Amino acid sequence: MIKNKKVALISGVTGQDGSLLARFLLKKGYIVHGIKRRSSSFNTSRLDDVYQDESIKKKNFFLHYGDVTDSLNLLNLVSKVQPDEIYNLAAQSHVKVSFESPEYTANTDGLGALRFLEVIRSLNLVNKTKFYQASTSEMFGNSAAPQNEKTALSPESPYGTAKLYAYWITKNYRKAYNIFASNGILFNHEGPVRGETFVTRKITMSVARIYKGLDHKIILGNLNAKRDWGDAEDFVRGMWKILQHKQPDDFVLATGKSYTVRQFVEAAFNLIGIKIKWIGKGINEIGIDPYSKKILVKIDKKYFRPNEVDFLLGDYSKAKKILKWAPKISFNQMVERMVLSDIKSV
Ligand code: NAP
Ligand code: G4F
Repeated sequence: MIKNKKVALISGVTGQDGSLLARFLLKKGYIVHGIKRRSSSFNTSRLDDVYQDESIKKKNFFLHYGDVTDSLNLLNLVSKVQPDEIYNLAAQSHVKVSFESPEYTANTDGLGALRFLEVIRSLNLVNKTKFYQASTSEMFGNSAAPQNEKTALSPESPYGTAKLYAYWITKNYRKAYNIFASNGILFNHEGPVRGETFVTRKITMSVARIYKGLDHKIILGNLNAKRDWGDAEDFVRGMWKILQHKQPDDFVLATGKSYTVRQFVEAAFNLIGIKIKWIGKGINEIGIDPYSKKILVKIDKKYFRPNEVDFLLGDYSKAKKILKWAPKISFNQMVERMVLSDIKSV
């Protein structure tokens, strides 16, 4: 007997996590529907190879235009697709940008989750459709590390505050309407398809360009912020595990190790044989190549944020115990994967 395939709907499918999750679910035998925004330029580069694979495209992978700020669009899509699982990954996900576009960020990142939950409720899909909300370690703000599911939430940005609303509305709907709605509280996760304006990818792309002689230096902001950086492929596996658990719940996914932006820079340059030496302080600090004496890193205050989250370090013991989830890819392996991929592509 042929088993019915599970159907997943992913918002934010064109992003880093959405594209990796789509691949992961297709490998697991799902039928995957993704929501992509209309854009004046192509925005499916992370998925083009999957989409152009005729054997997959015809049967298992479908893209639909849509936007999580558009309730009717979500209602129509969910009604048509009848998903077993919805992964709400769509977001204006850049923390610094959220200070410049706070209302749009609130609408997308906060109310987007509410719109999906209301659609599940109003279409009577409560017993069919599970809901995953992409919550974030940004919600912890500067609460003491290590942070876990019991740590106080105290966001420092419009992004973190919008995500806090989505986190709570997911919990509210779980309790009030018995919807299988879970939060993954994910610490930073990166990889070769990470957006180019996040600090890790910005660094690995610049290192690759410097290595190839196409650039001279990187200009960064706060070098002292600490992040718990994992590899995105480990984290999408965790998202799926959260929805396969027998009951809805909230889980931190992290690596349990934290590094400064400065250490990320050092690790990336190390891979091209440069041991960065730091000279000076604050805004005047520079990173040089001790052999050539060339300045490779400079600071510009335009990359600082009105509020900063100084120290994120996740305690993922709940996910480890209950979901049997643990990251497999180390910090150094992840940096290497990113630098090598960028060297190849530049
Ligand atoms: P990303 O690369 O920035 O992708 C965001 C996705 O959301 C893109 O597909 C984007 O479309 C889409 N999007 C933005 N606004 C939308 C709207 N109004 N309607 C529909 N789609 C919209 O982010 P990511 O790193 O993959 O992260 C995925 C999710 O996890 C996000 O919700 C993020 O906030 C959250 N998160 C990420 C991390 C992390 O470290 N990566 C950690 C914790 C939580 P375009 O391609 O057209 O821009
Ligand atoms: O790479 P970032 O922009 O990531 P941030 O702010 O930690 O947010 C990411 O992780 C969150 C999970 O904790 C996600 F929810 C969110 O969607 C996003 O994926 O910045 C990391 C750190 C910050 O402290 C920032 O101030 O790097 C510092 N930084 C220093 N120079 C810089 C730069 N950040 C960016 N983007 N660009 C710089 O030039």
